[in-house]
Amino acid sequence: MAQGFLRLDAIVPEELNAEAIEVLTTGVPPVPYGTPLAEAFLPGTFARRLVDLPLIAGALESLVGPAPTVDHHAVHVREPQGGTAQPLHGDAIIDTRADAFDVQLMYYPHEVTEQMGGTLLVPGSHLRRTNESDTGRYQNLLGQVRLTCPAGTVLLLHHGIWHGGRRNDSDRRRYMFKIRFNPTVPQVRLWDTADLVDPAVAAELAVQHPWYEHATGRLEIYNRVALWRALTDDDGFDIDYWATRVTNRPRRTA
Ligand SMILES: O=C(O)CCC(=O)C(=O)O
Repeated sequence: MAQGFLRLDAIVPEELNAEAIEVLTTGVPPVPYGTPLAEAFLPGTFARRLVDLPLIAGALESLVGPAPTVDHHAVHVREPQGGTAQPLHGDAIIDTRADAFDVQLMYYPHEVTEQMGGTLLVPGSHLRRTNESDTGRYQNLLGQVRLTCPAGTVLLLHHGIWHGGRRNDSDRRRYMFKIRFNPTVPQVRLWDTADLVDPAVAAELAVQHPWYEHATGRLEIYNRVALWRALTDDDGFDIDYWATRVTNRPRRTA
């Protein structure tokens, strides 16, 4: 919630990683926007075996629920000695939903070294609600993550996260397969909520990232509270009164 992404290192088995390079080079057949997952990737296909891996399937179900639709998918290739980096961006237009989110899966079938650039991610940027490459002028932000990872790593990201493919200065093509999932059920308590009242949860929701600067980061705490209220169906949840204050609609007349 506070980071905007979940990193699962080396969770895809080596056989699938080895197969991936050929599959991604050939291309994964496109699907119409909003195709149910079960129809988008037929049993036995590479993409289906990927999303059916228990850790991935479980994490997806916790985030978007059962039977999501595939918004779209794409193979992203950064060519060797590619020469340029992508500007920092969010993947779509400004998205004002405070009670729902899409999940983007990014899968790296081979090791990504520093020389290969990696994907730049800005932790805690997902709820700032910018429009596509509005953030393109930012070159480096405090606390940014430049993803280097072992083969078979998967990221699951909130759709709003600011990211960009860094320049590939190596002699190897860098592959990444991205799938965007839309939920089809309310995203309320879809995960194991046994520790919901643990103080560590509220502490995590109050985390400040270095690029916020302390005072402006309050907006992100508020944004998280708003989403957390929706995800837990608890309109009373708050941190430091931020949401209570701005949702107050006084009615007392005497
Ligand atoms: O190539 C990358 O590392 C990221 C590319 C990407 O996510 C995009 O083009 O939106």
